[in-house]
Amino acid sequence: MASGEGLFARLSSTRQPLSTGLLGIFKGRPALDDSLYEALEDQLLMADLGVYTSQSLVSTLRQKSRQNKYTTAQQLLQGLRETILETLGNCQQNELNSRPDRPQVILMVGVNGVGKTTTLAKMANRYQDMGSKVMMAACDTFRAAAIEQLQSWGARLDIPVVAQSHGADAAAVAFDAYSAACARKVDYLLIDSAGRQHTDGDLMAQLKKIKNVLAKANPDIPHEVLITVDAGNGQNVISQVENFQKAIPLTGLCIAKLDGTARGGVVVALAEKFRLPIKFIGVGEAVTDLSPFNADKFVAALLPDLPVG
Ligand SMILES: Nc1nc2c(ncn2[C@@H]2O[C@H](COP(=O)(O)OP(=O)(O)O)[C@@H](O)[C@H]2O)c(=O)[nH]1
Ligand SMILES: [Mg+2]
Repeated sequence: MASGEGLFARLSSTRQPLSTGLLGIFKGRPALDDSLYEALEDQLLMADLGVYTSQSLVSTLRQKSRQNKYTTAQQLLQGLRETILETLGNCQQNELNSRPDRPQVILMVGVNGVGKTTTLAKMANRYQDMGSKVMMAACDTFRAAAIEQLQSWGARLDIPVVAQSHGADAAAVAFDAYSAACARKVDYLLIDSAGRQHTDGDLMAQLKKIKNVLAKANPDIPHEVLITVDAGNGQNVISQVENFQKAIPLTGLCIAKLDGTARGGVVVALAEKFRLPIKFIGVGEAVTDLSPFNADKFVAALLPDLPVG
């Protein structure tokens, strides 16, 4: 699923209500007046762009409209697309493989159930398909099922998984995996982690420990700490990112489950708030349902051409 058309289809649950809403407000109001901007802000809020981002987009749009003397809904819509694109463009980045040192070590974090393990397996598959040697590490040792889940992905994708038993020290598993990845000259070591411990404090302490133990082996690793969020969680993802960011510096975002949610606008809110690179988006459960984030394609899928004046 790398094509723009695929993304367009998968984003339909977010796009359709937004398109219908926008059509409705433009139909009833031929003039670009205050009430139209207010109605526009409401539509953005409903697509889960959040209060702050919706307000700031609409206020930028009002300025642009004054400067460029927009007179038609079509111009306003184009202005909205451009404004969103400016926000998202800051977060588009090349993929991870620009650095020369091997293995590249990527730690995946995030709350339980958001799609961490699936996203990690999709990434592993992607890098393997591109010709790289890949390994995964099962550091969600809190749940036995989590270890088995990663092992079963490994078996399906023919990718080695370093694991210990349920309850093992996650940092020790990460350290072992790094040693094995070095010995086997692996290109990418992808480390899964737990989304739940007995308390949130325990979880954050464990992530810090993983990072510290890895840094003892090599101060440059992990090269990336990515947080996966579930787009269906809407505005809650903002506080999730904030909480993890306090414990461990994040280098990028993966936004899973953009298919089947009306809340895809949260991508814009995340971009505006954190300005972190959005590395990947997940648009389905299959291993190929992963795309590098492309701001142009995303905006085209979110705000299509509409039959407005
Ligand atoms: N529809 C859809 N489901 C996803 C996506 N990513 C993950 N999932 C599903 O979300 C559920 C939880 O995923 P998992 O990777 O186990 O989450 P984790 O607890 O964060 O590791 C699984 O049923 C996945 O198949 C996605 O992009 N789209
Ligand atoms: Mg998991």
